[in-house]
Amino acid sequence: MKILVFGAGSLGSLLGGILARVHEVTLVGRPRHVEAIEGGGLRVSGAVETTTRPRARTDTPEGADLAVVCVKAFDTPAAAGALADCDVEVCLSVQNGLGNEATLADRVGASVLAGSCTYGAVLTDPGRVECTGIGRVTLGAPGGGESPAADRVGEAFEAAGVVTTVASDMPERLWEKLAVNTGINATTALARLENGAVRDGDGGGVAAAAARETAAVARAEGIALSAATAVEALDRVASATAENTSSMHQDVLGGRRTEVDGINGYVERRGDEHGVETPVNATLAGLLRAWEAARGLR
Ligand code: KPL
Repeated sequence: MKILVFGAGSLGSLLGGILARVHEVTLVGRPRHVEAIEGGGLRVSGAVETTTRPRARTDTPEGADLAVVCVKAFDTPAAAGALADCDVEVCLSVQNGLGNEATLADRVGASVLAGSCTYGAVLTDPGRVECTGIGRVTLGAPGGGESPAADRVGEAFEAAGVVTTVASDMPERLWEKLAVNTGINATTALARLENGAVRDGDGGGVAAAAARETAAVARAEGIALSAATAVEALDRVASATAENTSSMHQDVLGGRRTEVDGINGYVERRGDEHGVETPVNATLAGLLRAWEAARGLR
């Protein structure tokens, strides 16, 4: 399959490197990373060990069978604009936050699929990515139900060795993942701790409260997500990724803008619309926005 990975950050590079074992992959990323990949290939180390030679470029190619979008949530409108002129059959969002698929579907002339990923990835150097934990890619139709396009993409991912589930209940799964991210990402980014810190203690209390609020907003949206299920998912992911640095914590350490608007800020906004109170998410979002504003990142 001809696969375009749009957004060769840590996760995009990890998925692109693994997919390039059996597919014709092109990564779109930043100049230094692109140069390194063109020069010496893409080295994946850690829980997955492989070196592949995907193509790499800084601009969007003319077409592909599948575009895998891995950019940060705040860059989704720009990705949709770039992919609007690209001849793509299927477009899969593997991003944090909700609403990315709708933004892509507005501009990209392709079947859009929703995805989520629990692999851990850290970009260590240009041309090098470390897999800090084998997880799973879950993908399917954004509105739920069966999807032949999702089946095809699932088979292509599995063929390359990416652990993949094709799901017919993506709306529920995306809200559950959002609950996990509202709890782990903001708490670990603000406390500068690894994911395991939210399994118990004060970190666990803050994270569980954020996840419970997210579940309340999900229910207001008609999604059957109980507070208990949200907190169980949070505990499961925090335990499975205990040693990992969450993506938001990595962003804060790197002095980069975070995905707060698409995660805790999203829950805060949707909660306001439904009259559901979200004080913990609002506080976490406010602190992260203040940090970003003080550094001129927003
Ligand atoms: O999705 C993640 C992230 O870091 O963005 C989790 C699941 C929290 C893993 O670190």
